[in-house]
Amino acid sequence: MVRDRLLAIGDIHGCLTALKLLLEKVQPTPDDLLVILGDVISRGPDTRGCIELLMELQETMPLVCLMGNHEEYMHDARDSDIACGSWMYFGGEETLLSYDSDYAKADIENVPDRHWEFIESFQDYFETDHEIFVHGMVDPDLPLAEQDSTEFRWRKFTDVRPHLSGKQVICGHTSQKSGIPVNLKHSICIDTNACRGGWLTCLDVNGEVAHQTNEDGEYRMLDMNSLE
Ligand SMILES: [Mn+2]
Repeated sequence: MVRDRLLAIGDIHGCLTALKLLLEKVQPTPDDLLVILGDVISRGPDTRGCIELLMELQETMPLVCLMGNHEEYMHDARDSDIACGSWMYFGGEETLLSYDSDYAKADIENVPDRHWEFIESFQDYFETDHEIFVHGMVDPDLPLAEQDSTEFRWRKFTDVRPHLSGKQVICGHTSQKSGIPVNLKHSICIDTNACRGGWLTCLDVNGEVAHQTNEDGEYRMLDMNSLE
């Protein structure tokens, strides 16, 4: 299959304004492939809206969603009161308020089954011939199939070395307070802190540009080669 663009969007964290604007600017088509790097939920104002929008988008184009540590929290909270209690401190509260803005009625039971099905379909990682997409990071010295899957959601973008496969690793999770992606060539981090006054990033992998939007409705484009 000949694909137009290979696109990746970093940690959305409920930032629906930024996500909508980003999709307007990038205009993904059925000939592109879009990878969502996880942490779609929590912290920002509209998790429910972001999930709805991605579910709609998946009907129209190839969309791969990866599991972030926040989706893992939410998943665990469904089956355990203790996990749900701690999730409230880590973004669960904002997530549930997006399903019912009445604080007294906020309850994990308000999340509809089709949203659970969508979130539970998120993958640990996604590979192409030349790239590995993952939420957190990978152990550079182990093949993906031999790694503990918690690494994919929790490992930070620190002391980064090339993966032994030789593939480029594209990830989110480690928020860049600068609002600018980190481009080490062999590895790229595009969590640019959308939910805390930063930017939401869509990387055009082969075009080597990053499209960015924020919750204030601003847009800019960065040349990835200028970020070395
Ligand atoms: Mn994360």
